Amino acid sequence: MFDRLDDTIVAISSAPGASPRGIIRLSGPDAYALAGRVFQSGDGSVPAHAQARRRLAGCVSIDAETSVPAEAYCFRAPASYTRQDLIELHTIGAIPILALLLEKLTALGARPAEPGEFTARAFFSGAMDLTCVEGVAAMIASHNDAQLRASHAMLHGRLSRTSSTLRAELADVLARVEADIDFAEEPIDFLDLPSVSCVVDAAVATLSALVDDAPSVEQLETLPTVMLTGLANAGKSTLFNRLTGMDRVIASAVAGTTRDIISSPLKLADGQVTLLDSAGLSVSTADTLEGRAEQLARDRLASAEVVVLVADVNTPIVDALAPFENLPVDRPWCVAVNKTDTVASSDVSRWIDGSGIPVKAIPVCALTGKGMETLLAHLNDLVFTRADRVPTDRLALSNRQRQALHEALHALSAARQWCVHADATHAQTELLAVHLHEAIDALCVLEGRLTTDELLDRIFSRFCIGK
Ligand SMILES: Nc1nc2c(ncn2[C@@H]2O[C@H](COP(=O)(O)OP(=O)(O)O)[C@@H](O)[C@H]2O)c(=O)[nH]1
Ligand SMILES: [Mg+2]
Repeated sequence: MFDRLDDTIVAISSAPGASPRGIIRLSGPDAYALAGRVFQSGDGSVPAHAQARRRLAGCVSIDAETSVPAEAYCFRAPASYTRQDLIELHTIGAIPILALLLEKLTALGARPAEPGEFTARAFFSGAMDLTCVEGVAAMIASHNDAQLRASHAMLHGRLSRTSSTLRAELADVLARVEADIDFAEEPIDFLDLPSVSCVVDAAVATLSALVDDAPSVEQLETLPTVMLTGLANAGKSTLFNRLTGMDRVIASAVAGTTRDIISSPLKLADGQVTLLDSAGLSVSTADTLEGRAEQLARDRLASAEVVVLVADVNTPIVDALAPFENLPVDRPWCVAVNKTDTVASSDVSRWIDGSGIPVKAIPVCALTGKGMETLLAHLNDLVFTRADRVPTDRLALSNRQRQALHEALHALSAARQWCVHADATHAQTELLAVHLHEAIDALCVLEGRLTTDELLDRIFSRFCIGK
């Protein structure tokens, strides 16, 4: 992958689809010359003469007659994302304009960039290490604030700083250990065991705290789930379709119409969730097709993060609650009081007041969409303001990073054991050197100083074109 790092690449780097601003990015030795062929600045200055970190206002020409307003953002090597000459042309985010510009620049000699190739250039030029690359990938994939903050911390090198500081300290100890081995015959004693123990202990403590505290990036990237549940015919599927704006689920007056678990992404104010619809629950679960659908729904209910009990306002609350031996008290939940179009509003109030449930009950009408805004706002509060969900500013770790940290910890624990049991014969000192080498190598893998093509493939495959 990424065979060439020294040619000039180009890509549309704004998000797909129409938007007020679209971005074409060029990186490489001919970036300025090529940009100058399509961009004219208002004051007659040419990108090739622009100094670092300049913004030129002007236009880009689409064809002989047409030009549209544009700005050129100029970054000179090495003070750029890729450490190469890099220029971004910002113009109207219309797909045909961006596609034409891309075509023109490619015809002039720029190579269309592969997914993640700009970030790969940043990595191979040493501008960022592998943990920061993973931070960029996580940021692109983030769906909500918690993920964004976790990826931000990673992108800005919190993990790499910790790792490289530890690596430097361990390398220093290793140098002394190796001197002790090399000059075993000399009277000088290079190895001060208490100070070695001290560095190793501190490294073990730092790494253990990291591994124990950090939430998983992969887990953060899975969307929180909100599940609709309740008696058959309460209007779950109608509500699902209404909330997601789709006609995914067959809603019908025949009880038991929904048998599988249906899911769809749902956008709330502070991020996305997965909304789930399932079979209705009843008091007894027989071993029938309906019974199995119900069991599936119960199993899924156990792991949903937020639960919405959909209740028909014509059904007494005791009946609506009857199928639940254990209401999801361990999780946030609320009640959507549905079919409010079929009764007077005083009856809705009476239903809610008389229900005695300890959570919020929101009157809705899935058929007409009444009450949806209140329900959506409350779901947002339930999902995104949970203290245990938002990992404040804690660092999140990818599985790969966690594995590298575990390997470093394993080697350091062995080094620590060596220190405890050392009788300081030189043969054993070599063993200590091996453990320290292993720990340093694991940290090198973490930072991407030691990589394989397969590992890079895996990481860069998460990127899209233009990043
Ligand atoms: N009048 C009225 N009928 C509704 C409302 N929501 C759902 N229904 C009807 O109730 C029946 C059962 O709905 P459905 O969504 O399939 O219920 P589910 O079994 O809980 O998924 C259907 O005939 C729907 O049209 C509502 O707000 N008002
Ligand atoms: Mg249904």
